[in-house]
This record gives sequence, structure tokens and C-alpha cells, in this order.
Amino acid sequence: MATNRTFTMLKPDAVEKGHIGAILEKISASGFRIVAMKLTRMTKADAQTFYGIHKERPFFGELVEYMTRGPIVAAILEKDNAVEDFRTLIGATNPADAAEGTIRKMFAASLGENAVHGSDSDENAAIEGAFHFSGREMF
Ligand code: IDP
Ligand code: MG
Repeated sequence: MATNRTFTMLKPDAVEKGHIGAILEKISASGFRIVAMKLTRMTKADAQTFYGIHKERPFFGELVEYMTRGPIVAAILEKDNAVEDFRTLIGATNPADAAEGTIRKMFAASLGENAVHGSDSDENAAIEGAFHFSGREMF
């Protein structure tokens, strides 16, 4: 069932570089409503669980180090067709392949440090949102 919600993280590199405001502006201008949002930091165990699907990949250790090295902005976003439209807005995983005007094209440094996360399915959006937020933090 389509829920019209997706989950995002502004990753440590985006926060370190002071891009929170610019990225949120782009998200709002693209028609997403903020359902939940916070500045938080993942522990190693959090990142290993969140990215568990990638645990056999060669970059897993690097990914966990990166995602835990500083605070992130976690948020749940709402819009018609939220998951797919947000993936379009952020662009390809590797910013070198991302379309002009996408968040990763504008703000990401590399394949590893790519500024922003976006859920890849309605099911994962619900799982990832619930990982970071309780029901009373969603509006
Ligand atoms: P996605 O974030 O576009 O869905 P995934 O393939 O799910 O991309 O990978 C999750 C995250 O892992 C990426 O956003 C990126 O930060 C990191 N990552 C993916 N592939 C590589 C790689 O080959 N080297 C280093 N990091 C990677
Ligand atoms: Mg993914």
C-alpha cells in the first residue's frame, strides 16, 4: 500500500559543510511536507542495523564509520508518490551520475559521501522512519 511518506537523512558530510538549510529549502520547494525531524547521531550499532542489508558489501565498514562520525538530520517527509519523487530529487547514488539540479549533484562529494539518504520503497520508508521516530514525534 502506498503511504506517500518517505524517510531521509542529511548525512554527516552535509551537516559538517553547513548544507542543512539549503537542502531543506530544496525539499520544501519540491512539495514535501515535514512529518518528523531531528538532529541526531547514530551509534555504530544503529548504523550497522540501519544499513544491515549492505553488511556483506566491501564498503560496509567505511559506510558505518561515515554515518556515525557526526550528527545527521533525520526526517519523515510526505507528498504524493513520496518515495519515488524523493529518489528523483536526490539523484543517483554516485553524484558523478546524478542529474543536474539534484541534491546529490549539488551537495555530494563522492559515491561514499553523498549528502543524503532516501528510502527505496514504501516498506523501507516505514521501517526507517520507525527506527528514528516514535509515533508521538510524527505530526
Ligand atoms: P542509495 O543510498 O542511493 O540507496 P545504496 O546502494 O543503498 O545507495 O548504498 C547505501 C549507501 O552506501 C550510499 O548512499 C553510499 O553512502 C554508500 N555506498 C554505496 N556504494 C558505495 C561504494 O561503492 N563505496 C562506498 N560507499 C558506498
Ligand atoms: Mg539504498
